[in-house]
Amino acid sequence: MTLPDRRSRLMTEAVDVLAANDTGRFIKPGPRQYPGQWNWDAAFSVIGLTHVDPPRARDEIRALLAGQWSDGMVPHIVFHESGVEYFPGPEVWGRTAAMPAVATSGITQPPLLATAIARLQRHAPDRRFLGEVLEPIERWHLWFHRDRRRTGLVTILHPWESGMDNSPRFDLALSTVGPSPIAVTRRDRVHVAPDQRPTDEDYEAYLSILAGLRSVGYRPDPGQSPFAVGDVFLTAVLSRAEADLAFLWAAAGTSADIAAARSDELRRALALAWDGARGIFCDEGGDAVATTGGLLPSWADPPRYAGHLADCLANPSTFGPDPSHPWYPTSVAKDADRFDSGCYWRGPVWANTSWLAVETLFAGAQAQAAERLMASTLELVAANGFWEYYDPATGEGLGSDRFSWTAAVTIDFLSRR
Ligand code: 2M8
Repeated sequence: MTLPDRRSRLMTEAVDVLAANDTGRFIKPGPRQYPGQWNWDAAFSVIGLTHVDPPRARDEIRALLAGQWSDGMVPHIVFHESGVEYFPGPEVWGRTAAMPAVATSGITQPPLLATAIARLQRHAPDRRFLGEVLEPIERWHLWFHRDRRRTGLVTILHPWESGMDNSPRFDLALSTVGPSPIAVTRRDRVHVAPDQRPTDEDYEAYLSILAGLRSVGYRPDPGQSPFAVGDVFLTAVLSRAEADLAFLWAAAGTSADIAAARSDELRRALALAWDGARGIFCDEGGDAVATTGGLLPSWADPPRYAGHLADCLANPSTFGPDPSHPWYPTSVAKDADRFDSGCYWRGPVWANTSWLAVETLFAGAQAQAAERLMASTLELVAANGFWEYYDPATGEGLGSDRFSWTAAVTIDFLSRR
């Protein structure tokens, strides 16, 4: 098969994955493992759909925003359907006065949505749609600043808010969490092998934190949360999203200065969290282990950090490829003692973080490194299928198969040339 044929087949397959995970109302992250609408997964779906079906991308955004709370938070899961096979489901999260009619979780996730909408707007402008969504996005961003900026960085109150759930960044903070009053059911291991998922101890802590937050309507006073980490990665996603929101407000004909100023403020907070000696951004209250969570805040300021990112992605002992781990970037540096090539956010390669790295590299004038990573990611997917994450040693697909954000990233990469 010629290269153009291979690329066109991969494109068709990627579009099919998104279509198969489309319930009509929202797109599931994967066919079985995640039966709700997840927040940053939806943003990635939009990034892919932008190239193939902008109206469907707009509906995906509307569906996510239907879950917005009255205080502005857009939750990490919107449970559009009842009776879902997922733990913790709506009955565990419970209801609060701020929750909309549709059931949702009580926490949030990396706010990539404005960035996805900015890409959609550049590709398929629609001012009327901006009139629908900009105000809700503004309210979400303001909620982060009001409720979660206890210090310069954005504080997360649950590892699930980071999007990188069992990353070793959170090991120490989790170790002090007490037992869970909620009985834990491991539905996540029905379709995925246990060694590819978080441990029982992790889940005990996740549910214990959930119970603590639930008991105060998910709005604890500062200092009262069972878990609180100033998250450099989420802060960077918000900083970039604020800049993208500023672009969107300007496209809608409104002054964009305030969102742009908020973006700068977050960038300054990130500069203070930069540890030049280690070459990573350090969370407040997290473990200083080298992970993509500590590397990818370069996303907030590519001109300043993309050169360093390119160096790390070429370093065979940390995040770059080596003869025994040809696929990269690993989610944890290979020379870190907690690196595990098969376990979730503790070592495997993820297409969504590769997308963030590629974008950062292009924006920071590191085109060669960006092209290399894009080609490697496409090769990994073409050879193994659209998995949730991949073993960097073998390329074996792990977690959920037919995964939406892997398909969406593939569509975006293939649409570039
Ligand atoms: C994973 O997280 C969920 C909890 O939110 C889970 O393990 O059940 C994470 O990879 C997260 O980043 C992602 O958004 C979610 C759905 O793909 O799955």
